[in-house]
This record gives sequence, C-alpha cells and structure tokens, in this order.
Amino acid sequence: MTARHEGAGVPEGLDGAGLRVGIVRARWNPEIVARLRDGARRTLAELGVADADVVEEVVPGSFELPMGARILATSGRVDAVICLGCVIRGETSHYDLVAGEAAAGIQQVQLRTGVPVAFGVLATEDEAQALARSEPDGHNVGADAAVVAVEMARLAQRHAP
Ligand code: DLZ
Repeated sequence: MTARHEGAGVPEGLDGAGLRVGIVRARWNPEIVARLRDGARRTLAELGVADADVVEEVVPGSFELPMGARILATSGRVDAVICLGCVIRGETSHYDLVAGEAAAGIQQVQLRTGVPVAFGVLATEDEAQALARSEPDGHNVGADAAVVAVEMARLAQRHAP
C-alpha cells in the first residue's frame, strides 16, 4: 500500500471488492482535506473498491459532516461512509466545539444507522501537524479512514441479520 498505516494497521487479506463507500468531505482547509481525500481514494482502490462504487459529497464544514454522513448512510446506497475534515486550533476560536461536535456526531450516526462511519477528521494545533498527517505517500489519516471503512463494512456484513 502507498500510505503508511499507523495505529491499527491493515488486517491481513482485507478486501473491499464489491463494497460501496461514501466519502463526505468538508470545504474548510481545502488543501489539507484534498490530501485526505486523495489518500482515501487511493487506499480504497488498493483494497479493491471500484471507482464506480464510491460516491463523494461535500459539506460546508466539519460541523456538517455528521449530517452529510447520515444522509449517505440512510440512502441505502453505501456500505460505509468516510468523513474527512480538518480543524486547526490556531486558526479557529471554535476549535473545541467544531472538532468535538464532528466527532460526537459521527459516532452517533454510525451507532444509530448501523452503517459504519470512519472518522477522518484532523484536529491539530497548527498547519504543520495537519500536513504531517495528510502526507501523499506517508502517514495519511484519510487513507487510515478508508481501511477502517472497509474493515467495519465487512464486519457488519459478516453479522448481518
Ligand atoms: C466556523 C468554522 C471554523 C471557525 N473553523 C473550521 C475549521 O477549522 N474546520 C472546519 O471544517 N470548519 C470550520 N468552521 C465551519 C463549521 O464547521 C461550520 O461549517 C459552520 O459553523 C456552519 O455550521
């Protein structure tokens, strides 16, 4: 895989073929979010998710990510959703509110809908940290979120009623 997957890593044999994945991304901090999006798309392709099975939507900011995720999750058109955004502490007085509500809302959406929603939102002190976590060929939180989406979608499928 192109990206370096830190933390949970990638389960052996993980295969996304046939899965339908939604990506919702925020318009704030567009350069960083574009890097997260590229990392997510590349990793989905590497895991075997077909381009045609990926649907992308854009929302104004990270605060709107849970609503965007809910719309896709309840559409019946996706097996998992990836949320991508970036909140930089030094650049927003609302840092804790925006980042906190995005995280809490995303968790709520996946628990309430039963559709896995991966958290690919950077909450950093400054732009340098955001760049370091969205590297094109290194650590990329969008790429990590893509692995999570595929892994959790497969888990949900294995235990579908
Ligand atoms: C308002 C705001 C601020 C100050 N900072 C960010 C940010 O760093 N990253 C981000 O994704 N969104 C930010 N927003 C926008 C909010 O997420 C939201 O779009 C607005 O408050 C409107 O609901």
